[in-house]
Amino acid sequence: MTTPRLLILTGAGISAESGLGTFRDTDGIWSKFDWQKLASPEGFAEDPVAVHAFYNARRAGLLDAAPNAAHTALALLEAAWVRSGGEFLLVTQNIDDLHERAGSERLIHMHGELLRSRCGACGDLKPCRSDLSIAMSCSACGRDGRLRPHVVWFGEMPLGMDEIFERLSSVTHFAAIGTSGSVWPAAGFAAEAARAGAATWELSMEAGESGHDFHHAVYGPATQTVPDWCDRIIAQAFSGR
Ligand code: BV8
Repeated sequence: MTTPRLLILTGAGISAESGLGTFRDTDGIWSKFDWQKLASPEGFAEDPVAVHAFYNARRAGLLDAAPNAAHTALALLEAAWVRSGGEFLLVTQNIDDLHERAGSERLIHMHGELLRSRCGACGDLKPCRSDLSIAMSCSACGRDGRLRPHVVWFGEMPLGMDEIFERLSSVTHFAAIGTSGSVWPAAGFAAEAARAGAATWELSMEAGESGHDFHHAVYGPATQTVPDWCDRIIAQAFSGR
């Protein structure tokens, strides 16, 4: 009997009902801000003050946000799935900490974390819940002006890729929740899971751009669709055990 192995990929849509912006919806973040100037190493090199202001504002907004019913449902699903003897991994493209605050543990932030800083000189990572600026120095190496958000920008290597692709090679169930499937390599995960023989689900407001034809799709707000989907998927995966 194959061990049920579930990998879930989340995007900005799962945090939308917590009040955090999505990127490509109407009025999305990239409709107001230029990602090339604010979410790329070139943009940071050119104008670090503007980039720090962009992330400082999002960090402050995150501290006022709370996990929603979809985040909580995924944390409960993880506990039940593992308790039933299955393997579980949650990969998020989001840089917020709402999955952790909802109780998720088996979690990879493939695009980094807004509440951590990184030294561009020595790589030191520190918790960060207040503003970063070019006037600050690294407490590990002492270098000035090298602190940045611990966030993966366009053109930079996402985090945890080895583990993610290793897990995708043997996954039995895959779901993409609240993502437009427009950013690579995350957009390729569903097809990778299907190649491994997994059943794939898309839960969003509408079909994404990844080009993968998901086996199943549930459209609607995540706080309404995710809790019900979690109940159904665990009953299905462990029925007859
Ligand atoms: C890289 C962090 C080299 C910062 C972000 C092919 C292969 C590899 C790379 C590329 C490739 N083609 C192009 C590239 C380059 C590029 C890329 O993909 N460009 C795109 C735009 C074409 N990729 C990269 O640069 C990546 N790095 O390639 O390195 C490499 C790669 C692999 C192997 C070796 C080397 C790095 C990308 C990471 C960039 N950083 N963010 C920050 O957050 O500020 S990207 C940004 O987009 C966020 O991380 C975000 O999470 C992510 C994806 O967006 P979504 O989460 O999907 O959000 P979006 O708004 O698009 O969609 C929201 C969805 O939610 C919608 O579907 C909507 O319907 C739904 N929704 C809305 N409300 C709700 C809802 N659903 C449910 N309920 C609701 N209430």
